[in-house]
Amino acid sequence: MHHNKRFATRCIHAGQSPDPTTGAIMTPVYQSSTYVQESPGVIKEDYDYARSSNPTRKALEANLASLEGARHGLMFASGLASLAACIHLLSSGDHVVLCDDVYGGTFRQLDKVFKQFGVTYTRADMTDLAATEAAFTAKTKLVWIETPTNPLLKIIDIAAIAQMAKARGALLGVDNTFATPVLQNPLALGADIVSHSCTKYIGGHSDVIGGVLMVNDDDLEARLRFTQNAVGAVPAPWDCFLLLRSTKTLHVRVERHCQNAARIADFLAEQPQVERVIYPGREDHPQHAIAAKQMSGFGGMVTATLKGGLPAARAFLERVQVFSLAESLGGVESLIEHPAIMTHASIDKPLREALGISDGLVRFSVGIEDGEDLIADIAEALAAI
Ligand code: P1T
Repeated sequence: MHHNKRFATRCIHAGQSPDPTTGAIMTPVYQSSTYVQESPGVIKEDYDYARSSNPTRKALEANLASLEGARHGLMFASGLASLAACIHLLSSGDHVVLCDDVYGGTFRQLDKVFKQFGVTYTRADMTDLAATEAAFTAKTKLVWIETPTNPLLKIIDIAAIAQMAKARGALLGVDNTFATPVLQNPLALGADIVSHSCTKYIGGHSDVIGGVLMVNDDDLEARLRFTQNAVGAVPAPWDCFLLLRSTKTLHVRVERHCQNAARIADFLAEQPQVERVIYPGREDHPQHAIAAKQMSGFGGMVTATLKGGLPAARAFLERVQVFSLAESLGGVESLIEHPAIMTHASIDKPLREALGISDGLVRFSVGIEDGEDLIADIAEALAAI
């Protein structure tokens, strides 16, 4: 329903119609593990068992697919479960090209879990197209990217990588978590799969863990749907309800995240304690032009390197009060973290340092509080260094 409407309308209405039994405007939480059959195999729609299908989950899948401009959406229990479902498309001996700067848990899944099953990977700096091309092998079946990347906010040219993957017969998966469906729609740029950690902006209130995959191709949908059921990493109906509630405000929240983040990035750039600010919306960002081309806004994440390494970062992170020191991102409340010790600790130090995840690096997930309060908080904490 409402798939032909504009984005804000789809946030609120897509995938949802009044409950057929009562007319309830909100899709109910169908907290039921199974469905009664009239006769063996005679079921209503596709409802036989709730790992396979659940009406609350189905409404959410349709809602998210609509926001991403996709034909199909598939919910998973976490962002990492979504990734695993994509890797399950591969067989032993297959190869993945992975962008070099990704969430630590994404790297860990390929490096520690799927490597054991014979799926290999090569990391590449995908802001360098020649280096990316060189990472392909005859066995490459999947290219996996984040853009903006976590935590260095590099911007990867989705259309260019999509062309490259297609020419090599590989699928392109884009983790669109940082951009959200509000700011960037990778399927329209040639990607085959879009993935989100719904734990972040889609949920937006730091109270749910979830993941989603979105695809256009019917055959790909069927293979992922098989894995969703056969491997079984599905979300609970209550979590689907909360996410369905969250997407109603996604467009409004993301707009404010972007406004606050842009202000904070500009403020940080002027502070003497700050060595470098990374924000895709700033003209000094190395891939600003690509960001401007493929995104309609620059997001709520800001990364900065403080002068003085770990002692400076620690002093700063211990002092902030409106920002909370915590892993994760994308909630209405501002969070701040230290990638080297927290979210990216599963990457060995030499590799982290080579990437630029130094001990002075801090990552801001800018919330939707009053921007003045956020800037005052940062200014006070910087003064403690
Ligand atoms: O936590 P989970 O829902 O499983 O999502 C994993 C994940 C996937 N992709 C990206 C880009 C992510 O940032 C994450 C999770 N990231 C954090 C917890 C973090 O603080 O960076």
